[in-house]
Amino acid sequence: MTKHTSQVAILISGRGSNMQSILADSAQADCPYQVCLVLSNRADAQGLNTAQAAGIPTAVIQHQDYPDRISFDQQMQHCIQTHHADVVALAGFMRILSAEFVQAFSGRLINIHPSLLPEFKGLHTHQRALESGVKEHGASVHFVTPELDAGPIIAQARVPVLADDDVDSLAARVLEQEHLIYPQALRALAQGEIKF
Ligand code: NHR
Ligand code: GAR
Repeated sequence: MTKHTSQVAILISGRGSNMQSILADSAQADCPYQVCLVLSNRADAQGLNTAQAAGIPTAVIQHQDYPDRISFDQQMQHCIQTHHADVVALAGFMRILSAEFVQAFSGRLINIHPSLLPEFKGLHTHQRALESGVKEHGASVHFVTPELDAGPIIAQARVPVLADDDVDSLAARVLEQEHLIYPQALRALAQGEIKF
């Protein structure tokens, strides 16, 4: 019997380095998922160029073209469903999603957040970690629930905070780990090893 390969839609807003690590993993012969769509809310997201160069279907849905969050989210949902995605992975996606959108993909919608959740929910996590004086920082992959950065954690990676760190050096150390744990988490989800 042939096993169904999970179809993953990646949502981005910018650089797309996490997207790229997922694309690289998906090209491995043993990978249990494929990327069926890269969707950005910004037309100038660098990650769109990377995805196009890799031959992945891309779409742009700009939030400012819609009167409210609900109609923007509905358009994204329609696009994702048209591409037959089983899983939706937020990778540096910067728009808060409505409860309706989250519900539509419940248990199949995940995010990577640059902190050791439940520490430092929301934005500017590296700056806040430095200011608070924590000795360890990191990244978390979690299921997305309507409450921001509060869903069940799937995977975490820790890094030390060093005495001479600034936001850029700390972010780079965390990002290296993000690129490892996000593909691992997607494999586990695609293989049915983890459930919401
Ligand atoms: N949506 C829900 N419902 N739940 C989550 O856990 C979500 C989510 C949407 C995005 C990613 C997240 C992060 O990892 C994420 C998790 C954007 C903001 C934000 O404040 C906060 C958290 C995250 C992403 N966005 C502003 C907004 O008004 C816009 C900021 C901007 O455009 O630069 O949507 O940290
Ligand atoms: C990553 O560090 C990701 O964890 C973070 O933004 C960066 C995106 O980089 N996500 C958030 O802050 C979500 N609010 P990338 O576009 O190169 O993957």
